[in-house]
Order: sequence, then C-alpha cells, then structure tokens
Amino acid sequence: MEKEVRTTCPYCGVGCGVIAKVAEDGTVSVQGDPDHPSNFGRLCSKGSALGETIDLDGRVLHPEIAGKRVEWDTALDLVAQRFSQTIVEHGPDSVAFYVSGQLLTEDYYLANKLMKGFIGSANIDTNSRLCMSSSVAGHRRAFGSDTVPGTYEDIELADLVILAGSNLAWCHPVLYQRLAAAKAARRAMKIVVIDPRRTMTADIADMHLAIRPDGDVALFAGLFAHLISENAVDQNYIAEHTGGFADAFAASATISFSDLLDLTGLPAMQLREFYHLFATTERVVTCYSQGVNQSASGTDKVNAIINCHLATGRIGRPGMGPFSLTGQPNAMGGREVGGLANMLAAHMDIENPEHRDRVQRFWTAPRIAEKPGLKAVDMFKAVADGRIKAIWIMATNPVVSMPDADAVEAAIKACPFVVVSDVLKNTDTTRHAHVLLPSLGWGEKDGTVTNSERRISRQRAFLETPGEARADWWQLAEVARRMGFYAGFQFASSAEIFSEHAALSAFENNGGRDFDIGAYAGMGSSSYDEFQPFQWPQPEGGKAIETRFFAKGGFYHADGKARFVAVNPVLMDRTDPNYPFTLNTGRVRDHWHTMTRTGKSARLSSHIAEPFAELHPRDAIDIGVGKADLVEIESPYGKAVVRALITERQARGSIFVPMHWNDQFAARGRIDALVAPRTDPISGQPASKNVAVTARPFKVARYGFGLSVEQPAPLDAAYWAIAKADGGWRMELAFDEAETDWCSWCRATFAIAEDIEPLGYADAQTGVTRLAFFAGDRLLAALFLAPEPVPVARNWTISQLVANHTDIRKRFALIAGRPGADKPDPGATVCSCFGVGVNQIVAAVRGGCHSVEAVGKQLNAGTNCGSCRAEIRGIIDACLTQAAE
Ligand SMILES: Nc1nc2c(c(=O)[nH]1)N[C@H]1C(S)=C(S)[C@@H](COP(=O)(O)OP(=O)(O)OC[C@H]3O[C@@H](n4cnc5c(=O)[nH]c(N)nc54)[C@H](O)[C@@H]3O)O[C@H]1N2
Ligand SMILES: Nc1nc2c(c(=O)[nH]1)N[C@H]1C(S)=C(S)[C@@H](COP(=O)(O)OP(=O)(O)OC[C@H]3O[C@@H](n4cnc5c(=O)[nH]c(N)nc54)[C@H](O)[C@@H]3O)O[C@H]1N2
Ligand code: SF4
Ligand SMILES: [Mo]
Repeated sequence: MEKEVRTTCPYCGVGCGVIAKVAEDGTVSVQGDPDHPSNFGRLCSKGSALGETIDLDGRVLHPEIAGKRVEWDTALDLVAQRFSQTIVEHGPDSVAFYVSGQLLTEDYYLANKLMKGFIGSANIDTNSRLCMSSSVAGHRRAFGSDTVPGTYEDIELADLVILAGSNLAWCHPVLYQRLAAAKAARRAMKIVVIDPRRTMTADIADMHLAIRPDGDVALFAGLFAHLISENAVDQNYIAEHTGGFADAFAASATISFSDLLDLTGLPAMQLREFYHLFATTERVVTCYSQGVNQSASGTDKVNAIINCHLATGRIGRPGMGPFSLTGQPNAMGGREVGGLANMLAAHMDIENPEHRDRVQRFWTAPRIAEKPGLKAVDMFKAVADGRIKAIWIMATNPVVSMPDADAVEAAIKACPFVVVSDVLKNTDTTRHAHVLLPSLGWGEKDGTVTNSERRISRQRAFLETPGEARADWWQLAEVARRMGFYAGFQFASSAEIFSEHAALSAFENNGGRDFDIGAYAGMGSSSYDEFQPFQWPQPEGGKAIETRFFAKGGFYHADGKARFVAVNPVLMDRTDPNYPFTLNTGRVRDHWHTMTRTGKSARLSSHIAEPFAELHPRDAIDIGVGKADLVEIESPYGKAVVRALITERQARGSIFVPMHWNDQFAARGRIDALVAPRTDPISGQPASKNVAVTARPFKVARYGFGLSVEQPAPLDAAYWAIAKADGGWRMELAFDEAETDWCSWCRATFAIAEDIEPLGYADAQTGVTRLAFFAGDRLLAALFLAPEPVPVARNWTISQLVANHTDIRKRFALIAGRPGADKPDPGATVCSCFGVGVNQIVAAVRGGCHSVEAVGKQLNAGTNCGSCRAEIRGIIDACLTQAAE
C-alpha cells in the first residue's frame, strides 16, 4: 500500500512542508504540503527533485576505520577511547567538534551537551559560523538576545521590501514566490534589491542598488542619518525602548554625502530616492542574507540595518522589521541549542556565570565550559598547529566550504584523529577520515528543524534504514556513554531529546529569555509523532501565541532596552595591484552547497553543468578572455579554473564564482581554496564575498565535450567538469596537447572494449575530432574536440544517451553534434521541472507568447515550482527588446 508521510524539506531555511509518498514498488514522489504554513503547498526546483536524490548510490552504509569495514562497537569504542585519551593527556581543549546547520535539533543538542557540559570545553563550532554568525552577533548587540523579531507574513504585508545581499529567487525560492505573489496582488508594494550583481532577484525589483562590495554599512549609516535629519524617526520608541542613540548618530553624522557616494558606489539620485522611499514608508521589512553576513564588516552591516528599524520603531509590527534569512534547514535550531562556540544552550550566554551554573545544574553535568571555544577559522588553525589533536566533523564538508580550503584540507590530513559522520562515502572531507561513521539521511532520520521565522517542524522518516547507518544523535550518545557519561546520555529516541531540550528552554526562565518552548517539555513519543509546526515562543501553561517580538520593547538587555550600535563604514581597499579583482562567491538555483545531494540529480545538474565565473564584458576584454573560454582565477591562497560567463549583470572589477563545485565534480572548481581566512572581528564569520584575486585566460590546445553511459575513470585532462545526465554522465574537458591518440583516451576513460570500433573522424586541418562508440542500438560514449569551446548542442546531444541508434543516420547526426531538422535543439535547460530549454522558450515568444503565463500555458515551463519564472521573464524581455531594435 502507498504510504504518505508529512515531513520538511532538508534544503533551505524557508522550511517548506513536504508530503512524501512511497509507492508499493518503493518509488518516492514528493509534493508541497498545502497545510504547512511556510509554503502552503509550494516547492522549488530543489524541493521538487527530492525524490531523485535519495538513492543509495555512493552512500556509506557501514562504519569504517582507515577505509575498512568494521563493527559499530569497534568504531565507537575507538572514537570514545581516542577522545578520552587525548583529553587526559592534553586537556579538554585539545579536542573539537565541527558540526552543521543540517543536523536536526536533537543531534545538535547532544553534540553541544557532550562538549560543553561533559567534556568541559566549548570547542564546538558549526558551519553556521560561515553562514549566520554575523546575524547572531548583531542581534545580541542590539536586542540582548539572538531573536528574529518577525514572521514570513510580514514580507507579504510590507509596502517596501528591501533585499540586502540576498538572491531570494534562487536561494529562498518559495519565499520569493510568496513575495512575488504579494506584489502581483498589491501593485503599490515596492521591492529594492541591494546587490553588486544584477541577480534574478533584481528582476522583480523596482530599484536595484548595485552597491560596491561591502558598501552596506555606509549605505545604512547614511540612511540612519537621513532619517534623523528628515525627522522621520519615532522619538517615543527611541526614548522608551532604546539606548545608545546619541553615539550611533554621532558616528553616522560624520559621513559626508560625497563619502557616501564613494563608499556605496551608487549614483546620487538613486541614493536619495532610496532614502526617501524608506523615510516615507511605514511598513518596511529589510531582509538580509549572505551579502550582509559574510563580510569583514558583517556584524556592523546587521546593526546598521537594525539601527534604522529601531529609530523608526518599525519592528515587531505587521509588515515591519529587520529579517535575517537563514540558510540551512536548521540554522535556527542550532542557535537554539547553542551550537556556536560562543553560545550556551537555550539562548543562554557562556560568559554569564549564572547561566553556566543553571545549565550545569539542569544537566547535572560534571563540568561546564568556562569560556568561549574556537570559532571555525581559528578551530582549523588550531588543528593545523597541533593544539587540537582529535576532531569530529558531522554533516558538513569543510574541505570544500571553509575559506583557505587547501590549508583546511592540509590541517585535517595532519590531524592525529579525525572522525567524520556523513551519508556519503567519498567527499573531499570523508576521504581524510580515520573513522567514517554512516549517518541516516533525509527521509531516514527523525527529528525537528527550525526555519527562519522561528517555526519548528518535524522531519519524519519514511524510508527503510539503509545498511547499518545510524542517526547522528545515536552516534553521539553511544560515544558519550563509552566515555563514561552514562547518566546524561540515556536516550531511546529523538522525542526524548526534544523533550529535554524544551524543558531546558523553560528552566528558571520566567520570561527572562526569548527562547521558551516549555509547552513541549515532557512530551511523549505519540505527541512527537503528531507534532504540528509551531512558532516559538510557546511557554508552558498555554499562554497566548505571540508571533512577533519587540513592538512594545521588551528587549533582553538587563534594562529591557535595545541598543543602537555606532557602526564604522570602512571599505577594504584594493591596494595590491597583483590582485585587482573582487571575487564574490555564492549559489546557483539548482545546486546545494557541495553538491553531495543535488549532484545526484540529472534534472538539477542540467540547469548549470559546470563551474563558471561571471565577468563584466569589458573586464573580459581587458584580460583577453572570450565567450565560453576557460579562465584561471588566483589569490595568494590558491587557484581555480572555471568557464567564463561574460555578462552585463556583473559589475566591473568583480567576479562571481559559485561555491558548489569540488574535487568530485571538477578538476579545479573548489573556489574556497582562494578565499582568504579573513573574518569579521566580532562574529568570526569569514568574508567569502570580497576576496582579492587576479584572473587570466587558461590556455589550452583542445576543448572537449564528452558523454558516457557509465561513470568514467578519473579524467586525465587539464580541465574537466562532470555532471549527471539522464542515462549517464556529461563532461566538459580541455587538454594541453592538440594531438593524442584520442581513441585510446576514450577506451581508457570510458572502459570501451577493444572490439568496439569508433565511429567518427579527425580533421587535422581544423583540429576537430569526433568519436562515438556504440554497442548494439545504444550509444556508450562520445568525445567531441575542437580548438575553440566545442560548438555542439549540449542538451540534444545528451538526449542521445537514452536514444535508440538502430538507424545509422541517427549515429551520424550525433557525430555532427546536432539534430536533424525535424528535432529542434531545446537549448540550455531553463525549467528543470519540465526540462524546457531556452530555444523552446524563444520560439514560443516569437510565436506570440509575451508573458510568463503564456509561455507556461504553451510549454508548461515555470508552472510547477516557479523557480525559473524570473529567467523566463528575462528571456521574454530580451526577445522583445531584440525585436524592437
Ligand atoms: N539554490 C540554493 N539555495 C540555497 C543554498 C544553496 O546552496 N543553493 N544554500 C542555503 C544557505 S545555507 C544559505 S546561507 C542561503 C544563502 O542565500 P543568499 O545569501 O541569498 O545567497 P548567496 O548567493 O550566497 O549571496 C547572496 C548575494 O549577496 C551578494 N553580495 C555579495 N557581496 C555583497 C555586498 O557587499 N553587499 C550586498 N548587499 N550584497 C552582496 C551576492 O552577489 C549574492 O547575489 O541560501 C540557502 N539556499
Ligand atoms: N566561498 C564560499 N564558501 C561558503 C559559502 C559561500 O557563500 N561562499 N557559504 C557558506 C555557508 S552559508 C554554508 S551554510 C556552508 C555550507 O557548507 P557545507 O556544510 O560544507 O556543505 P554541505 O554540502 O551542505 O555539507 C553537508 C555534508 O553533510 C552530509 N550530510 C547530509 N545529510 C547528513 C546527515 O543527516 N547527517 C550527516 N552526518 N551528514 C549529512 C553531506 O553528504 C555533506 O557532505 O558553506 C559556506 N562556505
Ligand atoms: S524553498 Fe525550496 S529548498 Fe527551500 S525549503 Fe522550500 S522547497 Fe526546500
Ligand atoms: Mo548557509
């Protein structure tokens, strides 16, 4: 019988409800949960493709020591023994956990409890350091607590929505859909996007402020001064509920207007217009994400934004407030359990002796960490210099995602004892594990996550446990008990852990701490099963549900008041002529982080199939890089080689490269190898969006494009990037040598038997070589080579992996690299849900479909998850502009 389970999407912090259906034959389909208050049934391209990422390909299914399968007991005993021994010999600070906002709250709670209460060190940090820590620090400075005051509904209710450093259309697509729907229904709503790049998100904006990298502090400090000079502030709110106004004003008032223009790089008219719009609109929500957080001035950016909301009293009321968009599915849950090295559990402070005492008593813990532990960048430095001698990495891939990634890899390699808990066997990080522990993945594990609007939802298991994989919390509890900590770690289920976590949130709270879910303390497993999504706080005793904070003050500093923060608008100068460009890094629509999951889906891999660098056309000319050439980017820390994507959307002097590609999917696409380990002085968050680099053409003798039904052997090429395709694999290639025995190269790479003769040709004059290998009526592999980027129609060629080739003409069409006239090439995928390509959309526009809706009607494109609607609108605009010219 078919099974239907309500769960939560494991990707972004929007936290969409998902209904997973498991058919009798075991196939899984997913749809948006119409009753979930985050998405009301919507899903984006990644959420819709969840069913394609849960196969067991590449999974680690048994514990391993030094790459050899062992029993769980052996692995757990070794982990406990090595951690205990290291602590005895070198003290509690000689060990560390590096965890993740993709852990469930229950896993996270136990990791933090074990390290801070039982091992007695605070050396537990998380990838949220790279993601949210500037927001946490900014909130704590302003509010006295890490509180997100608003709700998603505010974004729909606002008359002005500011998206600062957020590519909402690609990174929080369902929130973007909610925003787009609200704007369509209420034309008066204005949207302002602040981003150095013109992203897809900018396409629905009334105003795009193409700010200079890191000009945000100046922009919002200038706005703060403007609000005061225009008397657009709320004097009562300031007087009753805040402190520090005079100092903050003094700091902002010193910036002259010409300095503002210089620091923000914006035209005077635009700056004035934006300031006027903010000053004259009551309902304003300012959403911000990594363009704000991932900066050497990240915490000041957050406070510069909050200052403007506090000054106008626009906080905690419907349609108003600063809104930090969280990235990972459980970034917020991690903050609740105190997963950062400078926090204590349940939003308590490690520096506060009363808080430490309270947590220790609640846990009846033998000790409690006395001081903050090492933040991610410093943690890996301590691994490198030997201060940390044993590390446990869980649900994160630091060799790809940490700044100065090559140094992080070297540190992990040199560390005497490395434990990694992951779902995959081969990642850039797992390959250095002494002990590799197989974890349960999405659909197999049970627990809770908290989204950006403080809403806690259940992730539920609907798949069989594969092999011997076990929940992360189970692994932690087993190790804790083996280290001798029996009493604190006797949990039989995630429900029991959640119940303890809820009880701690209420313990001696009495309204003194924002995070209180006491209503869920002591919850049994059946209520946990029934659990409906809810927003905190939910104190014990069933008090009225309060969904927003701070409309009437009530901040968490000792005096109950918020603080204005005097911020410091400084820019990082590009003083080194050897590294004249600003490298900006971030995300693409259909990939998730280090691609360990989205890389499994052919559909998701078809939107963008290789790492790229967005370059401004004039910069491309200056450095001599042509369309689709390869470009080498270099910083003092490392090098990468990616495809040039020349576009006016990019600002001059900036280069954008996605963070996703790694050693599994590209020869040199791991961009964090170039990112300097430069951090915000308050939050310790790395500045991954503003890195000094240089760029030059990557000269090759031959460009190539390959297809293969089987996964190829490690690619012997100067450049390669590989992606899943329907029916096999696709790869972009480049070679140093012009002439080689390409046939032998294919045989070795694609494991082609000697008795299979290639079809194709090699033209010495043009340097073009084309080879294809068939078995029966099936294509096995093909290789296309040219002295310039290979001009074959990618999507059509890839479709030949699953085509029948009995007809010899079809084989020749493949060699030609283009379809016959009867089968037009769909072009690069735009809509991954329905596999609709750019050429099809252009044809529909030329045929009279002049709106996204009309294109949707004809081709279905954009009618499922809607993530590509901005791109479709862009294609329509481009076609219509072209037609008008
Ligand atoms: N498709 C997809 N979605 C995701 C993820 C994913 O991997 N893939 N990851 C999730 C996670 S963990 C996170 S944290 C979020 C991140 O979500 P976002 O923060 O929206 O994504 P990013 O692409 O990292 O960066 C956002 C934008 O900041 C801009 N920016 C760079 N420098 C500056 C600056 O100085 N000022 C301003 N104002 N803007 C600047 C960049 O050009 C970029 O367009 O996405 C989540 N959602
Ligand atoms: N240059 C640059 N670097 C960045 C960023 C950027 O914008 N630019 N963004 C930063 C941000 S915001 C983030 S959030 C990080 C993300 O970076 P990471 O956290 O390193 O990226 P993921 O690929 O999500 O890694 C998750 C790992 O956990 C495994 N996994 C999946 N499910 C489970 C599970 O249930 N249990 C366990 N134990 N393992 C599991 C996956 O296979 C994968 O190996 O990257 C940061 N790095
Ligand atoms: S917006 Fe997309 S990725 Fe984010 S939670 Fe919803 S379905 Fe998942
Ligand atoms: Mo993130």
